[in-house]
Amino acid sequence: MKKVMTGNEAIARGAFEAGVKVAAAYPGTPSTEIMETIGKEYKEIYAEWSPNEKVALEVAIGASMAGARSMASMKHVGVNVAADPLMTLSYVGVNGGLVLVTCDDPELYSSQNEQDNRHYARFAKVPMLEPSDSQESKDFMKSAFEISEKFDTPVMLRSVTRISHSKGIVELKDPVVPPVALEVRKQTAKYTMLPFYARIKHGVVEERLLKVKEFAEKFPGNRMELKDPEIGIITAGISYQYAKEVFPKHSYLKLGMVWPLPENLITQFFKKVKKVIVIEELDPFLEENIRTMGLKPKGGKGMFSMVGEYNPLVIEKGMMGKKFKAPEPVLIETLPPRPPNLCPGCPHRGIFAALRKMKVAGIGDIGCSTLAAYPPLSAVDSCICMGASIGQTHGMSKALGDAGRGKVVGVIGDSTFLHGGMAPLMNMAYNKSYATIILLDNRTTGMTGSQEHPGTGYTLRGEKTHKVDFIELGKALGIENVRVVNPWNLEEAETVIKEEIEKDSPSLIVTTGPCVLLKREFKKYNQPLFVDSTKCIGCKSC
Ligand SMILES: Cc1ncc(C[n+]2csc(CCOP(=O)(O)OP(=O)(O)O)c2C)c(N)n1
Repeated sequence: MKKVMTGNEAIARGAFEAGVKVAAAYPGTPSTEIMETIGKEYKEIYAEWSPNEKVALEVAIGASMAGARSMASMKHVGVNVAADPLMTLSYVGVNGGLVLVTCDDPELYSSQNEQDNRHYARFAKVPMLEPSDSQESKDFMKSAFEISEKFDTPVMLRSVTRISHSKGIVELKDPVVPPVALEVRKQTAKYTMLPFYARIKHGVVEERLLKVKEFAEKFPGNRMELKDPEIGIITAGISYQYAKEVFPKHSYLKLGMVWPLPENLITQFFKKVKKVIVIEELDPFLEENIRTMGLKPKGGKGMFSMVGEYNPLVIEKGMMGKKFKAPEPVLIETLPPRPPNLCPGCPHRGIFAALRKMKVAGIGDIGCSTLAAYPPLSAVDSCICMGASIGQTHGMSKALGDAGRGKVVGVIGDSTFLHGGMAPLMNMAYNKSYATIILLDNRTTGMTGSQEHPGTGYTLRGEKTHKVDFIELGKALGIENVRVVNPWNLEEAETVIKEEIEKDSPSLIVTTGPCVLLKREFKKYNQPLFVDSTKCIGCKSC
């Protein structure tokens, strides 16, 4: 049977067909739909939203130790969070196959940076596969599990936004029965990375990489398509599609495994064509590694940018140089820009309206609340990574001393707080901060499309479960001043914030307004809401 699927749906299908038993993820665009699809479609797989990517990968490691095929999926920056277990996972290897899916975001459609996660494969010394369409997304998942078990290594599969969110035809197959038995094994030397064992493992990892490199020479995902002998293009992933679209007559070496690289195959390709050009989005990863083989491509990053997403036109322009003639635009008038904005009625708005009025610096975090940086609210002045707001606010208050009192506030969403905010909040109590943190509890992971987390009381599959009590949690972490406010009550919000930011000891203010898009919370309305034009003064705060 064939079905039209997005890359993410195909990755989920690949996990199912590979016989995956345990899958864990933390949401993040463009990766989120992988676990959402597994949750909805493949009930045979145990699937969870973990509180962060590090935990998700560790869950997968535990399942693999027990012999299960397991996976963790995340956005590119999620791998930074999971990097600690990843680096040592490379040493211990697997029992059941383990695949880490990273979805990168060239053009930063929904991310705080544009990092190229192919470097992680080289850094962690693990194989990485990179599909070019939905069919390959599914097929490469299955290959990844086979490679993982064959070479006793975790395998990374890299997608990008354009692969994850584009649709293509996928041929469906039945799931396989994985070869590794499920059991508790006592494997101290394999899994206990005391220096004594880890030292030995480092050598094993280096040898393993050489073996995978040999395998890469014959991996069917690495293939030559020989046509015009004048120009040969080495490419991978989505760049292959763009290049093929504009230059179908050139010769290609399409790499499905982007680490380790098949040196012999690449050398052969150089012999078969006169001029080799490397086309790859973001960093010159392939190009630099090919140059270290002593080979000299005629073009690469000299012709194409390191910044942003490519498309067929970008490729054509880079290849043609001065000869490039831009096509006539189809639309003469450009569409008005529509930057993302906080929703009308968003509970965060009340808090930011108060902060704007009070003119305090808002040390923001990742999530919908970051959008309050834009006018008219203009109440967020910083955003680095998940959980950073709390440490930053504490650090600022320590640097400023008394001069900063009443002038700085940290703001963080509920999902982000549970992801990376607990340790820095505990630190504030421990190291005697005076800073105030506002926990914007809208009962969901809003920014990524409303996923559950340990503070919502529901699991990925919608079962009721334990719900974190933020007030008790704040107190348990050592914060004595814990206050609760209704963010739609502007007066109350302002009064409480004013009181707390003047205190000598750290404060946590928890808001009670659920996300307006959260159907569960707003069932009772179940009808469109309208602005009462007789009362609206056009302040745009809504
Ligand atoms: C390390 C990392 N993982 C995932 C994401 C994707 N992401 C952006 S915001 C966000 C969470 C937002 O939820 P919450 O903190 O509850 O705030 P809300 O958007 O609901 O206001 C996530 C998961 C990210 N940016 N970085």
